[in-house]
Amino acid sequence: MLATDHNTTGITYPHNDVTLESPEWLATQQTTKKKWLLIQPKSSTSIMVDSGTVSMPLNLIMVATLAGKLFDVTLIDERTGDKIPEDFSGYDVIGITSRTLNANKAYSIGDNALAQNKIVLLGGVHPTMLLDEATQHCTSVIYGEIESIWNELASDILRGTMKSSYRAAELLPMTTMQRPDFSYALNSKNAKRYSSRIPVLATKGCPVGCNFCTTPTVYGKSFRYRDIDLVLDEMKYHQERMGKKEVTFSFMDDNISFRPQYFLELLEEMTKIGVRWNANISMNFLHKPEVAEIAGRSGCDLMSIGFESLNPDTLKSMNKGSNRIQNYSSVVGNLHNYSVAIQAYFMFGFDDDNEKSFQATYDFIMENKIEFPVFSLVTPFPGTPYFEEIKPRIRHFEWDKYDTYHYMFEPKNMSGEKLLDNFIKLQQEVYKKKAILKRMQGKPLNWIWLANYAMHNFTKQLKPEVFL
Ligand code: B12
Ligand code: SF4
Repeated sequence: MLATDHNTTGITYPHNDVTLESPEWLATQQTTKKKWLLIQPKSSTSIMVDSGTVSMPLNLIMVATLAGKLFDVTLIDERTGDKIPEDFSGYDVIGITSRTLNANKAYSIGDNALAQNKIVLLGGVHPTMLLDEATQHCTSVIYGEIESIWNELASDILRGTMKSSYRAAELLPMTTMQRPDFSYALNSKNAKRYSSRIPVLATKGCPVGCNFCTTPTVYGKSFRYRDIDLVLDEMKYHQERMGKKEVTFSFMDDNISFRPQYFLELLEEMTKIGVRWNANISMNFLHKPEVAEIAGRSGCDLMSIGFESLNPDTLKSMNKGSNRIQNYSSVVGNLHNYSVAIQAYFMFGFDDDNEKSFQATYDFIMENKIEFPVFSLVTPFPGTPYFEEIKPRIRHFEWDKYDTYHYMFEPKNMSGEKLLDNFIKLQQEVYKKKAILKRMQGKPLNWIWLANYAMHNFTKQLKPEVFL
């Protein structure tokens, strides 16, 4: 096992003792437990997101796990069909999570709860990025993860002395992360709408520094990871709970392979327990066949890789140093050799993109038989360097449309019309029945085939207006 050097920034260890003024002590001074309602809102512009089955909200599960030690916590998820109450009289604290695409919804819930004199907490990437905007709709904004500010936040809630925002001076090492208590999601009445893939977290952060990504802004250059034993214990717990070995996990990590030694050790240990898994990954060392071999052997059935672009100028402009176009085919070939399917992300609409970029992407996908290509339009998310760069040219600031499926600005080398026409054509070509058969020939009959046919039906209906 690796030594427990978990934090490339500084380390402050928390004190969990029940000392005077600690949240644990303050909680004992209360006559009744305060009641929390945690809310996962559904986005209102869901072209493809938030539909079908959705993954269990690990973010709020983590919040509930911590808060549940001192408070009565209820978690509701609007994506699964849970209704968000209008009347919050049964609760003291309303906690809402928000990304940009559901920020308006989160804000209106926050406004309603504030009007009822509740303590309103807003967390998640959008409030973190736009503190000033978010503070208008809540009592307090939580910047980044809850774990690193928990003692201060919990004490203030118990004392009734809230600050407008909570931001950690230093990030705590992930060894202090508690095992998520999934009962908050699994016991909900609409739990059947959750995907059977169980979210799990081994690492946090990604120092690659792509200019369009929020992670480097929130977590800087830090890359933290949990003890491998803790990750495995969590997996074994789910195996026991479900009474079978072959449980499928979905890593929620920003970039699980950033530190190769940790990643390979984790996979080696996972080979011993017989789970299945998938993850988001950057391709920094996926061109090495031994990495693909251990990924396959440890049960990886799908790797989600941000290829982003086949245009070297575009890659350079986004600062994605981990991507080398000359390695793309070997990355795919290696993974295929070990029966790992690929969900490949591609983005369009950058200034260096031109009409040839679409053809090059089509050729790459077809030649390399990529199982599950996903296309999006580049979206400058608030708080990123890219947002600041493109801001004067952004067509609108309607957060509902910041879902990577809307046209945000006119690129330099193409009109908006050409961009959308080519964007649609590429998707329709790649998801034609003939193209699906060519890409998927010989692959096991599983959900990826179904996803392809769903995409076939979906892409047939695409029109430029959908993206406006
Ligand atoms: C895994 C992941 C996914 C997964 C799972 C998503 C899910 N259902 O949770 C999948 C692949 C499905 C996915 C889909 C999408 N994703 Co995504 N995803 C991530 C990723 C890498 C990790 C999220 C995660 O679960 N982290 C682990 C949890 C434990 O940490 P956390 O979310 O940060 O939560 C902590 C804190 O934020 C805080 N907190 C959060 N909420 C609250 C609430 C309260 C009250 C409190 C007190 C604290 C608190 O405490 C939590 C515990 O520590 C993030 C990057 C990131 N680091 O945020 C991108 C990210 C969230 N995704 C992003 C995008 C764009 C998308 C898609 C639109 C992509 C697409 N084209 O389909 C969709 C949208 C889906 C949706 N409906 O929201 C963007 C969002 C940018 C933005 N400003 O909104 C991110 C930030 C990546 C980026 N490009 O910068 N995603
Ligand atoms: S490699 Fe992925 S997680 Fe890391 S900065 Fe780039 S987009 Fe963000």
